Amino acid sequence: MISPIFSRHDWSHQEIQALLELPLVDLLWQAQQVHRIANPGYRVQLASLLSVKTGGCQEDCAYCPQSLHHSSDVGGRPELELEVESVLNRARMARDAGAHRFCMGWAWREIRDGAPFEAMLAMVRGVRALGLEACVTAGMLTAPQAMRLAEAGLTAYNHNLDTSPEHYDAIISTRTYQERLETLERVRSSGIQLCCGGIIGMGESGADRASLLQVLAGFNPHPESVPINALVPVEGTPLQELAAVDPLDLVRMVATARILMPHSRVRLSAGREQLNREAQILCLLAGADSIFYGDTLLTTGNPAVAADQELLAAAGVRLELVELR
Ligand code: SAM
Ligand code: DTB
Ligand code: SF4
Repeated sequence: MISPIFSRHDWSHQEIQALLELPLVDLLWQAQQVHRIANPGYRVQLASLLSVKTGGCQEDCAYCPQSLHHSSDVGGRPELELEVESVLNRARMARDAGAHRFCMGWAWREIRDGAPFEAMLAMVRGVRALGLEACVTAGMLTAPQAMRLAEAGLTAYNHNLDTSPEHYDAIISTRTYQERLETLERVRSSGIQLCCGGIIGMGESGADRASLLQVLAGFNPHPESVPINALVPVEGTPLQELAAVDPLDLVRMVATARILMPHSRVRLSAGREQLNREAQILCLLAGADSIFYGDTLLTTGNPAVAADQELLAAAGVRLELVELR
């Protein structure tokens, strides 16, 4: 069915900032209306995450515990880079626990050709064969690599803009905003869906949040998936001392993303452990229609599966279900 909600790509900074600053009840009312009209039969997608290659990353992203540049220690995990069967076992377990999408992360600056990339392709094929959506996040990639991932059946590639163009240099020094945009363009050209979002709570201003959303909403078509993360401050990273974001700021960010990108899946991502049950339900009401599901994200914690099942039941939401063939 064609939805009567029209997607715009020309939102002005002022319009977006005005949405972010609306009285909360009015913002939620607008977001709810857009969400329910654009997405009839509203269902929440559970996505499970697995870190296939953990730590030792050459990039210097101030928030990230996996950067070589920080003293944060994320080692000590068995390396799964070439372990296709182990990864697929984890995907099967995630599916059996109720996940609809399986996301795999590599702490790489960029994908390189060779055995680990061939294993990544086999993992993607295997995850798809289980009936799950497959998402990969592994840094920058070339056009031929994007084509090979598309041929393997990859549903989506995650590559975040993380913050506004203006605040970016305060957070990441080893890769430019333009390089991120170029990676996103290559993903899009290969026909793979875009998963692209950002993080709040990294010392950015309200204007920065509006600016990030403006870049995201400017994509035509909009990214199919928009993760909204709250910073998880990890000891040993330069952002370790930052105060936790106000949960209502996360609600505002989700609601505004929903209004700007009506048909995208807006994912309530990192930082849920800092939210109580009611704040998470407010995020769902604001238009979030996916959460990460499973006891860990990549290296940090996530609410326990049992707690999430209780949360989803309390909220009364319906879930996306895997069709078993
Ligand atoms: N290396 C790849 C890349 O950067 O594209 C993939 C992995 S990276 C960990 C994926 C995303 O996780 C980052 O872009 C960032 O948005 C998010 N992330 C990482 N550390 C985080 C933290 N401490 N709090 C919130 N989000 C975080
Ligand atoms: C995204 O935007 N959030 C997820 C997923 N994409 C890959 C990752 C969050 C990572 C949080 C920090 C960690 O667990 O290492
Ligand atoms: Fe590396 Fe990705 Fe972490 Fe940046 S966010 S340090 S690219 S793993």
